[in-house]
Amino acid sequence: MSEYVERVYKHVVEKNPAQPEFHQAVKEVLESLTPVFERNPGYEKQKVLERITEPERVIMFRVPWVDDNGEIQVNRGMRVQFNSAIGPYKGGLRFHPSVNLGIIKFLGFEQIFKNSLTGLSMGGGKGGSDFDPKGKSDNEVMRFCQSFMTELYRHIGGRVDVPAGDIGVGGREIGYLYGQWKKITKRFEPVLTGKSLEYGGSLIRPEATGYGATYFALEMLKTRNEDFKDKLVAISGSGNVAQHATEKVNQLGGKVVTLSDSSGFIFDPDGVTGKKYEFFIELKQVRRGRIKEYAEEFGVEYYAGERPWKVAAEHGVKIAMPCATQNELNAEEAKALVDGGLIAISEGANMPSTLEATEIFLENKVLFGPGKAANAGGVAVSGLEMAQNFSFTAWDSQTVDQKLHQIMINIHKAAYQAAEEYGHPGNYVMGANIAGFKKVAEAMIAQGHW
Ligand code: NDP
Ligand code: 2IT
Repeated sequence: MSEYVERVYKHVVEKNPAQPEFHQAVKEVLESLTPVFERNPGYEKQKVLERITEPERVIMFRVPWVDDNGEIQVNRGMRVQFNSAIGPYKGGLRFHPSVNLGIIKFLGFEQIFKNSLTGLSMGGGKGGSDFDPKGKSDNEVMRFCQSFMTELYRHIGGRVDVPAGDIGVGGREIGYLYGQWKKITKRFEPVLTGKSLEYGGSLIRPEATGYGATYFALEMLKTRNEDFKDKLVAISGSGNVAQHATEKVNQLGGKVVTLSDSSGFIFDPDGVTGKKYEFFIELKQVRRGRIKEYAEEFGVEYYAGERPWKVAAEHGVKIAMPCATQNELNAEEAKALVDGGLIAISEGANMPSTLEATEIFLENKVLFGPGKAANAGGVAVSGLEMAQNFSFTAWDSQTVDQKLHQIMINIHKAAYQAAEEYGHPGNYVMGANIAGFKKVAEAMIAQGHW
């Protein structure tokens, strides 16, 4: 770290106590940017780092709602409007009991650079609540969403701030949120993305993050004349991102041998394909069941309370795609995967690898696609959803998928080239951070001191 970068990082830690995930995200980005500051001393004078690590605005609010027993429940809602230098704030909403300000800030900070990498005009934001949709009835989820939006509506808009899904927020939640927004404002505009097709959603948006992370992995593999064919792939999670990553890996000839949820993971040596894939999708999308049932149905191994990486490593998995949550892959697991012969990791989740794990992958020349590049396909197609809404049109799925694929190719190229240009060839962490940062920094400087 240069003196400037170190000073800003220290200041961020002191100023934002008890936000370890935010510190972690800032540290990774700032370390990567050291060579940029050496070449462009003007950025320091403009206090770009001091400004970019401070959200433009944080909104926090009470979300009271009534459960099915008639009891009043109170949750906390928040939206971090981090940076609007290159477009309206854009980023998902997370509903999970672990949500706190530090987590939403780490996600919002990552989103600034991710959105920049897509090449579309989107600033960075993130929001959510400590509400847990798991085990709640549809009516409870609806009442919560209505209450959440009754406060949030005044802060968002199609050209202001456009939330979308994330953990615990899918098509059902977006529908209830959108219904309340429209009831209050009586407007049609892309104030949310990830909508259903009937009221302005885009084809391929549900698939976009998982497909995109797989396209990104393929681009990395191509640099070593490799592909997915007949390779074992370990995926974690079993939600939106994991489901569509599994689908795309299957299409490209890979074999997905693990899937997980917060209770444990399954190991299927023959791959989650055909009827087994259909069962998995029905289990998670329709019945909202647990991954354990997959093991019971097909007689494969289930490991309660564990994460998939060590068992994946023992079986010589070549590609890992963590698609569940932050810090779900630690140094010990990274070491095991490297020793087992891993060649690539594409992060479908946000910051799933700890800083120590990332270091191990980079030192061992594993192709490492960091979340802000590898999972940018989701927000990219959100941007395409907004474009379709603003022009009152709908593109067919082939058109959207082609655009998504091209965006992922472009992101890979931008990260690859920035890494080379700054003297760290093959380091996609540095490449993605540098390429994402430069556009935002230039936009901030051009717009004066704000
Ligand atoms: P979902 O809610 O659809 O699925 C989340 C999955 O991860 C579930 O299987 C869940 O298990 C598991 N999970 C969540 N929290 C934990 C935890 N603390 N420990 C273990 N497992 C956990 O979310 P998504 O698939 O949309 O999101 C997954 C990741 O991808 C997140 O990091 C998100 O930020 C990121 N992402 C999502 C995008 C999108 O478009 N949806 C875009 C870019 C990134 P369980 O059901 O037991 O909770
Ligand atoms: O982390 C992410 O990029 C998302 N959850 C998707 C955000 C979006 O606006 O589609």
